[in-house]
Amino acid sequence: QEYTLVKLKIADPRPEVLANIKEPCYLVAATLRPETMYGQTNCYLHPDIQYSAFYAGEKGDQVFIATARSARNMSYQGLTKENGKVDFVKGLEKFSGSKLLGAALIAPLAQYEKVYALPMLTIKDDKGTGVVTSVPSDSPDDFAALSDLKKKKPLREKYGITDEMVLPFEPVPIIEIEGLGNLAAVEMCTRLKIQSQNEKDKLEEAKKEVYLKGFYDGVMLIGKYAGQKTADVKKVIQQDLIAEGLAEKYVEPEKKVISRSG
Ligand code: ZZB
Repeated sequence: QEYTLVKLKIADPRPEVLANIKEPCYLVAATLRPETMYGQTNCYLHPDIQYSAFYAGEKGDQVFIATARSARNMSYQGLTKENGKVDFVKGLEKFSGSKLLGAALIAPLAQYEKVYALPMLTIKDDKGTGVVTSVPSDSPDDFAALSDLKKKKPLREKYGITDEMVLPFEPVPIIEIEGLGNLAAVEMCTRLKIQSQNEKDKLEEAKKEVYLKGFYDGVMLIGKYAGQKTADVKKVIQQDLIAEGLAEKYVEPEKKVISRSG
């Protein structure tokens, strides 16, 4: 599985855990949909997953934040200075996602100048980087999690999220999909009456439908490639982002399937 690793820069003032780092710091999100980056409204971390901060780049002059498992994979893909070696920031080999919630971020191609790190409780720690960038217009999971935060003040309060970090952020129309309109994920969540991020089966169904229709035949409404099909711009947008130092390629090794029948 080849992902695009999108670099969301942590803006000042930095959260306390990262305050002493001199290098620029990035939350690195794994996505299969680089063409949707125009629609980012926030970034998700799991409050209880353990993340690592480690030096990245040929010169090791940047700091990436992701799960240790994905950092190890990155070290074999030329994303760290030394092949196969992960150089952790001192004291930050492991810390919980909750420490970064509420951080202000600069997200490549996003229409919002600043977005925030918010909690998502369905993030898996064994997939991608454990950092998920949020595109509620085209990802039902992202829309459901953002709606939960908007509807539930106690949920925001639990994680120290202020109203300003959530309420102003609306899904941005970025892709037109025949039959689903220009906010496909919102449309599918409405059709299936999805009430929360925990409605796993309905969300899976909504995601399938959005992927099926939007992955290839969606038409870009925004940016340099407006008017073109998503399938035709996916790769070029990835390349543009990489050329500008705003993204990398990241390959997830195949999971070993352990089968009892052998
Ligand atoms: C931005 C985006 C925009 C995404 C979209 C999807 C969609 P898949 O297909 O099941 O492999 N993701 C990445 N890592 C994780 C994780 N650790 N836990 C939970 N979700 C994760 O899913 C790949 C997508 O799942 C990735 O692509 C990422 O969200 C999320 F418009 O990035 B995506 C219809 C989906 N649309």
